[in-house]
Amino acid sequence: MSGLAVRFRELWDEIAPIGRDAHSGGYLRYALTAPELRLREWFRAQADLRGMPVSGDGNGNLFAWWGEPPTGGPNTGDPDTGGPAGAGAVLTGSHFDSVPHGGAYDGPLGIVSALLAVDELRAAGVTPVRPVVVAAFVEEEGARFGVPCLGSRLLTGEIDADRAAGLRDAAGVSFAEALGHRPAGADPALLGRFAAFVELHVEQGRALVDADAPVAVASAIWPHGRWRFELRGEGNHAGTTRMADRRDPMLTFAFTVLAANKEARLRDAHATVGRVAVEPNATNAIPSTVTGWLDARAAAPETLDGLVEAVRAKAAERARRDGTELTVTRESATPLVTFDGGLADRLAGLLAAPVLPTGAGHDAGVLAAHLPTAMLFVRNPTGVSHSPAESATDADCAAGVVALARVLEELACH
Ligand code: HGY
Ligand code: MN
Ligand code: MN
Repeated sequence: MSGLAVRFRELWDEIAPIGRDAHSGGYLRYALTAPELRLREWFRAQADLRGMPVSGDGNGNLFAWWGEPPTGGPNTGDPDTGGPAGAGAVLTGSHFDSVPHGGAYDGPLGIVSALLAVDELRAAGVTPVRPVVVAAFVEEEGARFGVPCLGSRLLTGEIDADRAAGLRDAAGVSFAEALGHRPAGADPALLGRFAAFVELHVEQGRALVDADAPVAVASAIWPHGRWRFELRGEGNHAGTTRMADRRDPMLTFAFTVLAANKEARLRDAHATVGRVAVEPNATNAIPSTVTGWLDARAAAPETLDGLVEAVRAKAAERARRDGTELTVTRESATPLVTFDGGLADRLAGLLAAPVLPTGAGHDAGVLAAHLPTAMLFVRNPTGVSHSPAESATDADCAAGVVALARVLEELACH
Protein backbone atom coordinates (compact mmCIF):
# COMPACT_ATOMS: atom_id res chain seq x y z
CA MET A 1 0.00 0.00 0.00
CA SER A 2 1.43 3.47 -0.87
CA GLY A 3 2.72 5.76 1.86
CA LEU A 4 -0.18 8.12 1.23
CA ALA A 5 -2.71 5.29 1.48
CA VAL A 6 -1.13 4.37 4.82
CA ARG A 7 -1.37 7.99 6.01
CA PHE A 8 -4.95 8.11 4.82
CA ARG A 9 -5.81 4.96 6.75
CA GLU A 10 -4.12 6.30 9.90
CA LEU A 11 -6.09 9.56 9.80
CA TRP A 12 -9.28 7.79 8.78
CA ASP A 13 -9.04 5.37 11.68
CA GLU A 14 -9.00 8.31 14.09
CA ILE A 15 -12.59 9.21 13.16
CA ALA A 16 -13.98 5.85 12.00
CA PRO A 17 -15.31 4.84 15.46
CA ILE A 18 -16.97 8.22 16.14
CA GLY A 19 -20.75 7.93 15.87
CA ARG A 20 -20.68 4.40 14.46
CA ASP A 21 -23.65 2.25 15.44
CA ALA A 22 -22.37 -1.13 16.66
CA HIS A 23 -25.50 -2.93 15.46
CA SER A 24 -25.95 -1.56 11.94
CA GLY A 25 -22.34 -0.50 11.26
CA GLY A 26 -23.82 2.77 9.98
CA TYR A 27 -23.24 6.25 11.39
CA LEU A 28 -25.44 8.40 13.61
CA ARG A 29 -23.63 11.71 13.24
CA TYR A 30 -26.45 14.24 13.37
CA ALA A 31 -25.46 17.90 13.19
CA LEU A 32 -24.33 19.38 16.52
CA THR A 33 -24.96 16.18 18.46
CA ALA A 34 -22.20 14.55 20.53
CA PRO A 35 -20.59 12.49 17.73
CA GLU A 36 -20.53 15.38 15.28
CA LEU A 37 -19.28 17.76 17.96
CA ARG A 38 -16.42 15.29 18.59
CA LEU A 39 -15.63 15.33 14.87
CA ARG A 40 -15.60 19.13 14.92
CA GLU A 41 -13.16 19.06 17.83
CA TRP A 42 -11.04 16.53 15.94
CA PHE A 43 -11.10 18.91 12.96
CA ARG A 44 -9.91 21.82 15.12
CA ALA A 45 -7.13 19.66 16.58
CA GLN A 46 -6.01 18.56 13.09
CA ALA A 47 -6.02 22.15 11.91
CA ASP A 48 -4.04 23.17 14.97
CA LEU A 49 -1.47 20.45 14.26
CA ARG A 50 -1.06 22.03 10.81
CA GLY A 51 -0.88 25.59 12.09
CA MET A 52 -4.19 26.34 10.34
CA PRO A 53 -6.32 28.84 12.28
CA VAL A 54 -9.99 27.90 12.38
CA SER A 55 -12.68 30.53 11.96
CA GLY A 56 -16.45 30.17 12.13
CA ASP A 57 -19.17 32.08 10.28
CA GLY A 58 -21.67 32.19 13.10
CA ASN A 59 -23.81 29.57 11.32
CA GLY A 60 -22.03 26.45 12.55
CA ASN A 61 -19.66 26.19 9.58
CA LEU A 62 -15.94 25.88 10.35
CA PHE A 63 -13.07 27.06 8.14
CA ALA A 64 -9.42 26.05 8.61
CA TRP A 65 -7.07 28.48 6.83
CA TRP A 66 -3.74 27.64 5.20
CA GLY A 67 -2.64 31.18 4.58
CA GLU A 68 -3.95 34.45 5.93
CA PRO A 69 -7.41 34.16 7.54
CA PRO A 70 -9.78 37.12 7.71
CA THR A 71 -9.87 38.87 11.07
CA GLY A 72 -12.65 40.37 13.17
CA GLY A 73 -16.13 41.09 11.87
CA PRO A 74 -19.43 39.63 13.08
CA ASN A 75 -18.99 36.29 11.36
CA THR A 76 -15.36 36.30 10.38
CA GLY A 77 -15.37 38.66 7.47
CA ASP A 78 -13.73 41.96 8.21
CA PRO A 79 -15.97 44.62 6.72
CA ASP A 80 -14.32 47.32 8.86
CA THR A 81 -10.95 47.00 7.23
CA GLY A 82 -12.43 45.67 4.00
CA GLY A 83 -9.01 44.14 3.83
CA PRO A 84 -8.11 41.61 1.19
CA ALA A 85 -7.31 39.22 4.04
CA GLY A 86 -7.80 35.82 2.52
CA ALA A 87 -8.78 37.35 -0.81
CA GLY A 88 -8.90 34.85 -3.67
CA ALA A 89 -8.89 31.96 -1.27
CA VAL A 90 -9.59 28.46 -2.61
CA LEU A 91 -12.17 26.68 -0.50
CA THR A 92 -12.37 22.90 -0.20
CA GLY A 93 -13.82 20.50 2.39
CA SER A 94 -17.29 19.00 2.90
CA HIS A 95 -19.45 17.92 5.89
CA PHE A 96 -19.28 15.58 8.90
CA ASP A 97 -22.95 14.95 9.49
CA SER A 98 -24.65 11.77 8.25
CA VAL A 99 -28.08 10.41 7.47
CA PRO A 100 -29.32 7.84 10.02
CA HIS A 101 -27.09 4.76 9.70
CA GLY A 102 -25.28 6.39 6.80
CA GLY A 103 -21.97 5.39 5.34
CA ALA A 104 -18.53 6.37 6.60
CA TYR A 105 -17.40 8.32 3.55
CA ASP A 106 -20.30 10.64 2.62
CA GLY A 107 -18.94 13.96 3.84
CA PRO A 108 -15.92 13.14 6.02
CA LEU A 109 -13.94 11.89 3.01
CA GLY A 110 -13.92 15.42 1.62
CA ILE A 111 -12.60 16.89 4.85
CA VAL A 112 -9.95 14.23 5.58
CA SER A 113 -8.80 14.33 1.95
CA ALA A 114 -8.47 18.12 2.09
CA LEU A 115 -6.29 17.97 5.22
CA LEU A 116 -4.10 15.33 3.58
CA ALA A 117 -3.93 17.34 0.36
CA VAL A 118 -2.52 20.27 2.36
CA ASP A 119 0.03 17.86 3.85
CA GLU A 120 1.00 16.62 0.40
CA LEU A 121 1.50 20.13 -0.96
CA ARG A 122 3.54 21.18 2.06
CA ALA A 123 5.66 18.00 1.80
CA ALA A 124 6.34 18.94 -1.82
CA GLY A 125 7.50 22.38 -0.68
CA VAL A 126 4.51 24.09 -2.27
CA THR A 127 3.27 27.35 -0.72
CA PRO A 128 -0.06 28.85 -1.75
CA VAL A 129 -0.08 32.39 -3.08
CA ARG A 130 -3.74 32.53 -2.09
CA PRO A 131 -5.13 30.87 1.04
CA VAL A 132 -6.38 27.29 0.89
CA VAL A 133 -9.34 26.88 3.22
CA VAL A 134 -10.81 23.59 4.46
CA ALA A 135 -14.49 23.81 5.39
CA ALA A 136 -16.68 21.64 7.58
CA PHE A 137 -20.23 22.63 6.69
CA VAL A 138 -22.98 22.00 9.22
CA GLU A 139 -26.19 19.99 8.60
CA GLU A 140 -25.53 19.07 4.98
CA GLU A 141 -27.83 16.04 5.15
CA GLY A 142 -30.73 17.82 6.81
CA ALA A 143 -31.12 14.65 8.89
CA ARG A 144 -31.68 16.54 12.16
CA PHE A 145 -33.33 19.84 11.21
CA GLY A 146 -34.95 18.84 7.91
CA VAL A 147 -33.30 21.29 5.50
CA PRO A 148 -30.29 19.90 3.62
CA CYS A 149 -27.17 22.04 3.13
CA LEU A 150 -28.39 24.25 5.98
CA GLY A 151 -24.91 25.61 6.74
CA SER A 152 -24.04 26.53 3.17
CA ARG A 153 -27.54 27.94 2.59
CA LEU A 154 -27.07 30.17 5.65
CA LEU A 155 -23.59 31.33 4.56
CA THR A 156 -24.91 32.26 1.10
CA GLY A 157 -28.17 33.76 2.35
CA GLU A 158 -30.23 31.10 0.57
CA ILE A 159 -32.15 30.48 3.77
CA ASP A 160 -33.31 33.17 6.16
CA ALA A 161 -31.47 33.06 9.49
CA ASP A 162 -34.73 33.34 11.47
CA ARG A 163 -36.28 30.41 9.59
CA ALA A 164 -33.14 28.36 10.18
CA ALA A 165 -33.04 29.34 13.86
CA GLY A 166 -36.56 27.99 14.33
CA LEU A 167 -36.07 24.62 12.61
CA ARG A 168 -36.59 21.88 15.17
CA ASP A 169 -35.39 18.30 15.47
CA ALA A 170 -37.54 15.31 16.49
CA ALA A 171 -37.02 16.18 20.16
CA GLY A 172 -38.16 19.77 19.58
CA VAL A 173 -34.68 21.28 19.93
CA SER A 174 -34.26 24.27 17.64
CA PHE A 175 -31.23 24.83 15.43
CA ALA A 176 -30.49 28.02 17.38
CA GLU A 177 -30.59 26.09 20.67
CA ALA A 178 -28.30 23.39 19.25
CA LEU A 179 -25.95 26.04 17.84
CA GLY A 180 -26.01 27.97 21.12
CA HIS A 181 -27.14 31.20 19.46
CA ARG A 182 -29.19 32.58 16.58
CA PRO A 183 -27.32 31.78 13.34
CA ALA A 184 -25.57 34.84 11.95
CA GLY A 185 -26.93 34.31 8.45
CA ALA A 186 -25.40 35.45 5.18
CA ASP A 187 -21.77 36.50 5.26
CA PRO A 188 -21.01 38.16 1.93
CA ALA A 189 -17.68 39.46 3.23
CA LEU A 190 -16.46 35.95 3.96
CA LEU A 191 -18.01 34.48 0.82
CA GLY A 192 -16.34 37.23 -1.20
CA ARG A 193 -12.96 36.04 -0.03
CA PHE A 194 -13.34 32.73 -1.84
CA ALA A 195 -12.36 32.55 -5.50
CA ALA A 196 -13.45 28.93 -5.94
CA PHE A 197 -14.81 25.91 -4.07
CA VAL A 198 -13.77 22.33 -4.83
CA GLU A 199 -15.53 19.58 -2.89
CA LEU A 200 -14.24 16.02 -2.96
CA HIS A 201 -16.93 13.41 -2.27
CA VAL A 202 -17.35 9.67 -2.43
CA GLU A 203 -19.30 8.74 -5.53
CA GLN A 204 -22.90 7.77 -4.75
CA GLY A 205 -23.28 5.39 -7.66
CA ARG A 206 -21.25 3.00 -9.80
CA ALA A 207 -20.21 5.16 -12.76
CA LEU A 208 -16.54 5.13 -11.74
CA VAL A 209 -16.65 1.35 -11.30
CA ASP A 210 -18.01 1.06 -14.84
CA ALA A 211 -15.46 3.59 -16.10
CA ASP A 212 -12.68 1.77 -14.26
CA ALA A 213 -11.36 5.09 -12.94
CA PRO A 214 -10.62 6.15 -9.33
CA VAL A 215 -11.61 9.82 -9.65
CA ALA A 216 -14.11 11.86 -11.69
CA VAL A 217 -15.07 15.51 -12.03
CA ALA A 218 -18.71 16.52 -11.60
CA SER A 219 -20.65 18.19 -14.38
CA ALA A 220 -24.05 18.77 -12.77
CA ILE A 221 -26.42 18.01 -9.90
CA TRP A 222 -29.98 17.01 -10.74
CA PRO A 223 -32.68 19.38 -9.53
CA HIS A 224 -34.30 17.86 -6.48
CA GLY A 225 -36.31 18.62 -3.38
CA ARG A 226 -38.33 17.40 -0.40
CA TRP A 227 -42.12 17.63 -0.05
CA ARG A 228 -44.04 16.84 3.13
CA PHE A 229 -47.36 15.01 2.50
CA GLU A 230 -49.63 15.36 5.55
CA LEU A 231 -52.73 13.13 5.53
CA ARG A 232 -55.46 13.53 8.13
CA GLY A 233 -58.29 11.03 8.66
CA GLU A 234 -60.23 9.71 11.60
CA GLY A 235 -58.43 7.79 14.32
CA ASN A 236 -60.54 4.88 15.48
CA HIS A 237 -60.56 1.36 16.86
CA ALA A 238 -58.97 -1.27 14.59
CA GLY A 239 -61.41 -3.94 15.77
CA THR A 240 -64.76 -2.24 15.93
CA THR A 241 -64.67 0.10 12.92
CA ARG A 242 -66.19 -1.33 9.74
CA MET A 243 -64.00 -0.95 6.64
CA ALA A 244 -66.72 1.08 4.89
CA ASP A 245 -66.81 3.56 7.78
CA ARG A 246 -63.13 4.31 7.83
CA ARG A 247 -61.29 7.51 6.85
CA ASP A 248 -57.87 5.91 6.98
CA PRO A 249 -54.89 8.18 6.03
CA MET A 250 -52.62 5.14 5.85
CA LEU A 251 -54.64 3.92 2.87
CA THR A 252 -54.22 7.25 1.08
CA PHE A 253 -50.53 7.28 2.01
CA ALA A 254 -49.92 3.77 0.67
CA PHE A 255 -51.54 4.75 -2.61
CA THR A 256 -49.40 7.90 -2.73
CA VAL A 257 -46.19 5.90 -2.33
CA LEU A 258 -47.21 3.58 -5.17
CA ALA A 259 -48.13 6.57 -7.33
CA ALA A 260 -44.76 8.23 -6.64
CA ASN A 261 -42.93 5.08 -7.68
CA LYS A 262 -44.97 4.72 -10.89
CA GLU A 263 -44.78 8.40 -11.90
CA ALA A 264 -41.00 8.41 -11.36
CA ARG A 265 -40.52 5.30 -13.49
CA LEU A 266 -42.63 6.83 -16.24
CA ARG A 267 -40.29 9.86 -16.28
CA ASP A 268 -36.97 8.09 -15.71
CA ALA A 269 -36.79 10.18 -12.54
CA HIS A 270 -36.25 9.24 -8.87
CA ALA A 271 -38.90 9.32 -6.14
CA THR A 272 -38.32 8.06 -2.63
CA VAL A 273 -40.49 7.96 0.48
CA GLY A 274 -38.10 6.84 3.18
CA ARG A 275 -39.52 8.64 6.16
CA VAL A 276 -43.03 8.45 7.65
CA ALA A 277 -44.62 9.56 10.91
CA VAL A 278 -47.88 7.96 12.07
CA GLU A 279 -50.16 9.18 14.85
CA PRO A 280 -50.97 7.54 17.18
CA ASN A 281 -48.74 4.79 15.74
CA ALA A 282 -50.52 1.98 17.55
CA THR A 283 -51.07 -1.51 16.18
CA ASN A 284 -54.74 -1.57 17.11
CA ALA A 285 -55.68 1.99 16.12
CA ILE A 286 -56.58 3.38 12.72
CA PRO A 287 -54.19 6.34 12.31
CA SER A 288 -55.53 9.86 12.72
CA THR A 289 -52.63 11.31 10.72
CA VAL A 290 -49.90 9.96 8.47
CA THR A 291 -47.08 12.24 7.37
CA GLY A 292 -44.66 11.11 4.67
CA TRP A 293 -41.76 12.90 3.00
CA LEU A 294 -41.24 12.65 -0.74
CA ASP A 295 -37.67 13.04 -2.01
CA ALA A 296 -38.01 13.71 -5.73
CA ARG A 297 -35.23 14.19 -8.29
CA ALA A 298 -35.00 14.38 -12.05
CA ALA A 299 -32.46 15.31 -14.73
CA ALA A 300 -34.48 18.36 -15.81
CA PRO A 301 -36.49 20.92 -13.79
CA GLU A 302 -39.66 20.48 -15.85
CA THR A 303 -39.51 16.71 -15.36
CA LEU A 304 -39.18 17.22 -11.61
CA ASP A 305 -42.10 19.65 -11.56
CA GLY A 306 -44.22 17.23 -13.58
CA LEU A 307 -43.36 14.35 -11.28
CA VAL A 308 -44.24 16.19 -8.07
CA GLU A 309 -47.47 17.59 -9.53
CA ALA A 310 -48.53 14.13 -10.75
CA VAL A 311 -47.91 12.62 -7.33
CA ARG A 312 -49.74 15.47 -5.60
CA ALA A 313 -52.73 15.15 -7.95
CA LYS A 314 -52.99 11.39 -7.52
CA ALA A 315 -52.71 11.72 -3.75
CA ALA A 316 -55.44 14.38 -3.71
CA GLU A 317 -57.73 12.27 -5.88
CA ARG A 318 -57.26 9.27 -3.59
CA ALA A 319 -57.79 11.44 -0.50
CA ARG A 320 -61.19 12.47 -1.87
CA ARG A 321 -62.11 8.78 -2.28
CA ASP A 322 -60.86 7.92 1.20
CA GLY A 323 -62.43 10.91 2.92
CA THR A 324 -59.03 12.06 4.13
CA GLU A 325 -57.46 15.52 3.93
CA LEU A 326 -54.13 16.19 2.22
CA THR A 327 -51.66 19.03 2.69
CA VAL A 328 -48.47 19.11 0.59
CA THR A 329 -45.64 21.42 1.71
CA ARG A 330 -42.32 21.91 -0.08
CA GLU A 331 -39.62 21.79 2.59
CA SER A 332 -36.56 22.31 0.41
CA ALA A 333 -35.62 22.54 -3.24
CA THR A 334 -32.36 22.63 -5.14
CA PRO A 335 -32.44 23.80 -8.76
CA LEU A 336 -30.44 22.15 -11.50
CA VAL A 337 -26.79 22.84 -10.74
CA THR A 338 -24.47 23.02 -13.71
CA PHE A 339 -20.94 23.34 -12.39
CA ASP A 340 -18.64 25.94 -13.90
CA GLY A 341 -17.95 24.35 -17.28
CA GLY A 342 -14.58 25.98 -17.73
CA LEU A 343 -13.42 24.83 -14.32
CA ALA A 344 -14.79 21.31 -14.78
CA ASP A 345 -13.09 20.96 -18.16
CA ARG A 346 -9.86 22.40 -16.77
CA LEU A 347 -9.84 19.91 -13.89
CA ALA A 348 -10.89 16.98 -16.06
CA GLY A 349 -7.97 17.79 -18.35
CA LEU A 350 -5.58 18.23 -15.44
CA LEU A 351 -6.60 14.91 -13.91
CA ALA A 352 -7.39 12.98 -17.11
CA ALA A 353 -10.63 12.09 -15.32
CA PRO A 354 -14.16 11.42 -16.64
CA VAL A 355 -16.90 14.01 -16.08
CA LEU A 356 -20.12 12.79 -14.42
CA PRO A 357 -23.50 14.22 -13.38
CA THR A 358 -25.00 13.21 -10.06
CA GLY A 359 -28.44 12.94 -8.49
CA ALA A 360 -27.01 13.68 -5.05
CA GLY A 361 -27.12 17.11 -3.47
CA HIS A 362 -24.04 18.74 -1.95
CA ASP A 363 -22.90 22.01 -0.39
CA ALA A 364 -21.08 22.49 -3.69
CA GLY A 365 -24.53 22.61 -5.29
CA VAL A 366 -25.41 25.59 -3.11
CA LEU A 367 -22.11 27.45 -3.47
CA ALA A 368 -22.11 26.93 -7.25
CA ALA A 369 -24.59 29.80 -7.55
CA HIS A 370 -22.17 32.13 -5.78
CA LEU A 371 -18.64 31.27 -6.94
CA PRO A 372 -16.86 28.97 -9.41
CA THR A 373 -17.38 25.50 -7.97
CA ALA A 374 -16.28 21.99 -8.85
CA MET A 375 -16.59 18.52 -7.38
CA LEU A 376 -14.31 15.51 -7.47
CA PHE A 377 -15.80 12.04 -6.99
CA VAL A 378 -13.88 9.07 -5.58
CA ARG A 379 -14.83 5.56 -6.70
CA ASN A 380 -17.23 3.62 -4.49
CA PRO A 381 -16.98 -0.12 -5.32
CA THR A 382 -20.48 -0.87 -4.05
CA GLY A 383 -21.98 2.29 -5.54
CA VAL A 384 -24.22 2.31 -2.46
CA SER A 385 -24.57 5.40 -0.26
CA HIS A 386 -26.71 6.59 2.64
CA SER A 387 -26.14 3.07 3.93
CA PRO A 388 -23.45 1.18 5.89
CA ALA A 389 -22.63 -0.55 2.59
CA GLU A 390 -21.00 2.64 1.24
CA SER A 391 -17.33 2.00 0.61
CA ALA A 392 -14.08 3.23 -0.90
CA THR A 393 -10.64 1.62 -1.00
CA ASP A 394 -7.66 3.27 0.67
CA ALA A 395 -5.87 3.25 -2.70
CA ASP A 396 -8.73 5.17 -4.35
CA CYS A 397 -8.95 7.55 -1.40
CA ALA A 398 -5.23 8.20 -1.80
CA ALA A 399 -5.82 8.82 -5.51
CA GLY A 400 -8.49 11.32 -4.48
CA VAL A 401 -6.02 13.12 -2.20
CA VAL A 402 -3.46 13.32 -5.01
CA ALA A 403 -6.11 14.66 -7.38
CA LEU A 404 -7.32 17.25 -4.87
CA ALA A 405 -3.75 18.32 -4.12
CA ARG A 406 -3.13 18.85 -7.83
CA VAL A 407 -6.31 20.89 -8.13
CA LEU A 408 -5.45 23.04 -5.11
CA GLU A 409 -1.95 23.58 -6.44
CA GLU A 410 -3.40 24.56 -9.82
CA LEU A 411 -5.88 27.02 -8.29
CA ALA A 412 -4.04 28.46 -5.30
CA CYS A 413 -0.32 28.09 -5.83
CA HIS A 414 0.44 29.96 -9.01
O1 HGY B 1 -29.60 13.98 -0.20
C1 HGY B 1 -28.57 14.19 -0.84
O2 HGY B 1 -28.55 14.12 -2.06
C2 HGY B 1 -27.29 14.52 -0.13
O3 HGY B 1 -26.65 13.34 0.22
N1 HGY B 1 -27.53 15.34 1.03
MN1 MN C 1 -25.41 12.39 1.76
MN1 MN D 1 -22.57 14.33 1.24
